[in-house]
Amino acid sequence: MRKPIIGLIPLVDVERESYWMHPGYMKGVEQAGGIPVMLPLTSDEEELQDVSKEIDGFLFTGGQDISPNLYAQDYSPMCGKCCKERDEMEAVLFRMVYELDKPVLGICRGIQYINVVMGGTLYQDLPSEHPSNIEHHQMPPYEVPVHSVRILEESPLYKILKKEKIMVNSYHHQAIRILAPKLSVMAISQDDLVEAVCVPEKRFVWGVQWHPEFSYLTDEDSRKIFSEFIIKAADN
Ligand SMILES: [Mn+2]
Repeated sequence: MRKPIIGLIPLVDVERESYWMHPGYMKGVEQAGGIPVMLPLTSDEEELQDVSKEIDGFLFTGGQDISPNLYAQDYSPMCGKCCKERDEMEAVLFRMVYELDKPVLGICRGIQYINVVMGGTLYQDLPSEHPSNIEHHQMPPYEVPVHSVRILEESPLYKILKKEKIMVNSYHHQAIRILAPKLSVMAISQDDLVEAVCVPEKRFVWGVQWHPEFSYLTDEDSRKIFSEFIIKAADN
């Protein structure tokens, strides 16, 4: 049996007019037994239909802030730069893979995107809209954990980690504000931000607000998240 192939949403560097990939997303998938491939940046329905059928799992990567227009709000002056191409591509792709019940792991922007596309909203700028003493925008090195999250005991995340609390890294400008109706919370920060979610009615649609792709080498919990994703992708 071949290893599951995981499609990664490309990172987009507008200034350099380039697509790129953080090695941690690819190495994190590889060390867990998957084969990572970077997807084409397109919102062409036919192309993404083929992609969604042929690929076993989808990693919704980190990146730019998400356009508040997607949740029917105007841009706050503090909202960061957005990426129209990714916003459009992910909407089309997510609906297709959701329908097919293919495994999805959303990381950082990924968890936020899943929440938005399923009907939730975001804090456009955490420091001004949700002030707290907890560090959510750490300095490098990014694998260093900076805040704790409480894991809900009935969640599938608890089932694989078997811990009520873990330490995580944190590098995000936005966060979930109103949770989408079909999402379940799996982890919460000390200042009450939703830091991990899942869709209970799907085999594996998970999002985490922290960055296992930075910490998989040093942190077993990060590796377990990648592993669960790849196990589910292998089971197609
Ligand atoms: Mn955080």
